[in-house]
Amino acid sequence: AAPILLKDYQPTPYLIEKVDLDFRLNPTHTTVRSKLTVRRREGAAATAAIELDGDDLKLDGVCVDDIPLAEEEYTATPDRLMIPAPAAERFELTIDTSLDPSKNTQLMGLYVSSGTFCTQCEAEGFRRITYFYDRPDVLAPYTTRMTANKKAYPVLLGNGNLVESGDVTGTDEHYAVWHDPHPKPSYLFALVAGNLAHISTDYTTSSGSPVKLNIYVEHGNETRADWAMDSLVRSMRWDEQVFGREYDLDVFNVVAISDFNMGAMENKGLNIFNDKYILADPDTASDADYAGIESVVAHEYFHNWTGNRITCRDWFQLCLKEGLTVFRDQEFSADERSRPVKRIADVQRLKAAQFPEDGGPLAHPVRPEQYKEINNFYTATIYEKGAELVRMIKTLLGERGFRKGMDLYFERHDGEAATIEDFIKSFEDATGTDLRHFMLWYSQAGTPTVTAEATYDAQAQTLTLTLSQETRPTPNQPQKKPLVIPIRFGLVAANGKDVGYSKVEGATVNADVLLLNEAQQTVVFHGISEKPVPSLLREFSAPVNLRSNLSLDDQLFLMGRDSDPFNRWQAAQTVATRLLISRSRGENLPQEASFIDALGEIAADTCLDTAFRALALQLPSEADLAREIGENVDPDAIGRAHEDLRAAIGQRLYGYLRDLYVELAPKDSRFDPGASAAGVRALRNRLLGYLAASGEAEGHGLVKAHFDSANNMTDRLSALVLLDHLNLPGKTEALAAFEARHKTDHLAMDKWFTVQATCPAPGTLARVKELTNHPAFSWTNPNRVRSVVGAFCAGNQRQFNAPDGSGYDYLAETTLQIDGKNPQLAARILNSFRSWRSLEAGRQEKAKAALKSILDSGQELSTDTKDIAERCL
Ligand code: B3K
Ligand code: ZN
Repeated sequence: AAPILLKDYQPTPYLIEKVDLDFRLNPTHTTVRSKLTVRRREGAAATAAIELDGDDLKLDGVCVDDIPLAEEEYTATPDRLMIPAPAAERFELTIDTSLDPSKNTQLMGLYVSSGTFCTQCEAEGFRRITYFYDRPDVLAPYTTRMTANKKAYPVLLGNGNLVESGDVTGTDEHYAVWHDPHPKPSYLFALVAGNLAHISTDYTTSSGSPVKLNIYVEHGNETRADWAMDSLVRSMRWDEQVFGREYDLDVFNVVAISDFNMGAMENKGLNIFNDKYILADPDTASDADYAGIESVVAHEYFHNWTGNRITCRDWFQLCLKEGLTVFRDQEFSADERSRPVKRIADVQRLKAAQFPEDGGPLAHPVRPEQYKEINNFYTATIYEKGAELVRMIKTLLGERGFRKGMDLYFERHDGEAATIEDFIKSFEDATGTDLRHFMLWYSQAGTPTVTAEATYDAQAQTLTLTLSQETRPTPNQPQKKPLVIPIRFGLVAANGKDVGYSKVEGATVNADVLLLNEAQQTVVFHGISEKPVPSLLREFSAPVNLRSNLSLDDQLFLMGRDSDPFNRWQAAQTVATRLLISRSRGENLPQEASFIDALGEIAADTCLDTAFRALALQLPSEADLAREIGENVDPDAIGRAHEDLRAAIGQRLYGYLRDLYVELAPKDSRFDPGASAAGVRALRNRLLGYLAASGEAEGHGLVKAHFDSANNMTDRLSALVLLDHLNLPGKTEALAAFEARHKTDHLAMDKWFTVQATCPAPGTLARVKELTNHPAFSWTNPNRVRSVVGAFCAGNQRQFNAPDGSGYDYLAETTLQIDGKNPQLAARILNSFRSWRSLEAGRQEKAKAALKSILDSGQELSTDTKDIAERCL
């Protein structure tokens, strides 16, 4: 199939002024009547056809102004409804379709999950419900009427406000009518019908409007929604305070669903969530889950303004809502928790998920120019790199300039479907800044490498920074241009303070931000009386790879003394990376001991946030190292180096870390999900990891004791990972105890699956296959598949990349098996092949063969899976 191109964008010849939907809900036979008020767009030809999208639809009838059309007056296929020349300029189009939601395994459109009707329409699911202009630039107010059996589906929810409800006399049915006055595109449509419990809170917006907040869950799960509600209230307040944005309906409903392809969906006034991002209690949710719930609840809520009130003109502009909304949720969590800790976590995620994408065959610009399957573009590049671009705009314009630009964007484009150009123009006009060069970040794919060389001249009292940038070719983009890169920096003196300078030549510097905007620049700082160590890219001010000529001793200095906590963490990572890569090549660097001692100092430094200490003590992951090495990668050598360094740290610091571990033990047994209590748990669990890795019998005993005495999921899970992955005494017993405790809770069992699927020891693939026969596993539930197959392929470097290719073959077979039922899920797990070209030759050959076997299987492939397989090859 030919790709869809950004440059081909055309508005529709007709507008839809009003949408009236009437659903008669039945699991196997649902009927939908859609009444559209259609008007020809000004300037469109009177002869223009109206051509609506469908997907797998069954048409039962079509009327214009209540008169049925004769067969020759339209053409209909499951994918399209076309009326060649509607006679009037404005008319009412009525379309009847019927569906079988129980057979909808793709989880797009209207489907049933654990007996509850729900919908997922983004990106192109609405066309699986009725024929429509299923594209984001066609906006209309919607009214939705639902009728269903009252006993089975007592709760009926739609977008907007409830306007009417009641029993259908003489039947066992009831109905509800919801009206959403805010014009929206079809991808934001939703309905839910089911037998659900809920919790409620009353909220008053800053200007005094009352809003009812409800979270719907399965009966019995009510108390597990409290944290999500708490997060929602805090998000609503934050958006008023930080962005001046208020909520705009009488009610805000959130529903947790157990079968869901992604995290959650921001449907207007009716957010639908994967229950993983709603349900939490200390026994089943880890601190990471609590933080994840807080950020996803906030993210979906923030979409109300960035995505819903202002939506995207077309799907090429996806980052307009996603990158911006990720930026907003990151800022929210940074304000609610520790800013540096949040920044480190976000950068870890960017580097783990986006950098490999940008450096491999699936690389694409933050605003792509073509796609075959839009579902494959809900990527880390659109989301996470998209958020980095917004962050850079803020860095370039400053806090006030950024807010002025955002205000102008909301003022200008409220109620519209906008583009990246509209967004950027708002910042330019609000602040008088020229952002033309910056726009290149949206169209040029790939991660730039910035190289920095510092030389100090004591005589001249100058520090010279020679900076250069380079971006490697990516698919369809052989030539790259220099970008504008904001580099936040400081020149750190021996006492840890930043030194001042009298003047600077060779680059624009605003406060502590230097602009690199050419391929090469030589920047000279004058009036510097002692040799400083440059701390570059503080707060990770641009999504680049930084290479510098700083020595390991300089990095160790920054690790201990930099005033920017992000760069202290980064320096520790840089040192650890060098040590680990050397070890993977069989050599030990002499700085290892100083590094380990520096880790020990950070571990005990009570001036630092505990969560920060936990992060600083974390070694770069095996995947991080593979990315740093970049070519001819041998995951086994990396895995061994990692194990060895962890053991060396555990041995050198054993007594010290053990005392600290004991000292940090909780004083009382009450569980507090807040950031500071979570920080203590994170640090303690990190220390336990080193005690376990030390090989000391006492350390091993502590792990089992930690597991047995845990009163929360974070501690229980951390210990279980160590027991299983290091094959420690008590492992089998602990796995069985965890299973017995949590066997009826799917979300907790997902963790049990993932622990085992990510075990680096040989034999894990056989275990993965066994786990898929476990009673708690299901091939049709995306969370289950991701927790076993996804975890193995994306989270088990050594065994997925087993040199015999067995991991690759397993992924190929599994993809084919899932593809027939749920293409989005299949294509998503297939992404684990994206870095195959950086492996050593033997593994490359095996991975390539497995990828080919998908295309050559003879099975009819979805556009999703075919697109990923073809692009990977
Ligand atoms: N906007 C949705 C993602 C929809 C994905 C469709 N394949 C969730 C989010 O980003 O908030
Ligand atoms: Zn989003």
